[in-house]
Amino acid sequence: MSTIPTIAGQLDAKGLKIAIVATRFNDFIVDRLVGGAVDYLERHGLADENMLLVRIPGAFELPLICRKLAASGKYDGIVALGAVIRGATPHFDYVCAEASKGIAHTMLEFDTPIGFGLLTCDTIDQAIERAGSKAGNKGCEAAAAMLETIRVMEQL
Ligand code: INI
Repeated sequence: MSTIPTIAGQLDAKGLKIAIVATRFNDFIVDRLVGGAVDYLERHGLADENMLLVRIPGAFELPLICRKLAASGKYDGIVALGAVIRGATPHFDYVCAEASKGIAHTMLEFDTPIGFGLLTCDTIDQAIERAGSKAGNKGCEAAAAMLETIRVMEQL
């Protein structure tokens, strides 16, 4: 066993206030991500009354809404959920780039952990695989990463 002083996050969500932001676009996928995130947070001690679910149009709107929630100072963390699926035009690239950049900037601007649960897929099959089947549930993973980051931040 190493003797290196170590900080690690305990995965206890009790007492936290968490906002989940979820897109309506591709809701047949995103609803599965929301289910994964809520299930994870409930199983780690978060009461439903300490969660807020915000429904928004699409991934392009994620940064603005995450920023508004972070700026309110009311939430210990945010889970951003959505699914962008490549189409016939370059639209996909613009939406993915702005959503990911905006979310990353928001985290740094407000010191608020944001779980990045935005699927960026070439096909619908890839999205289905990541929304509770072959490749797990990325909503659950985003909630887990956010919780661990909150608990690490508290110790730094
Ligand atoms: N929004 C998504 O969340 N996923 C997509 O796959 C998508 N595609 O492919 O167009 C998408 N577009 C909408 C965009 O996020 C905005 O809501 C829209 O442009 C209005 O601002």
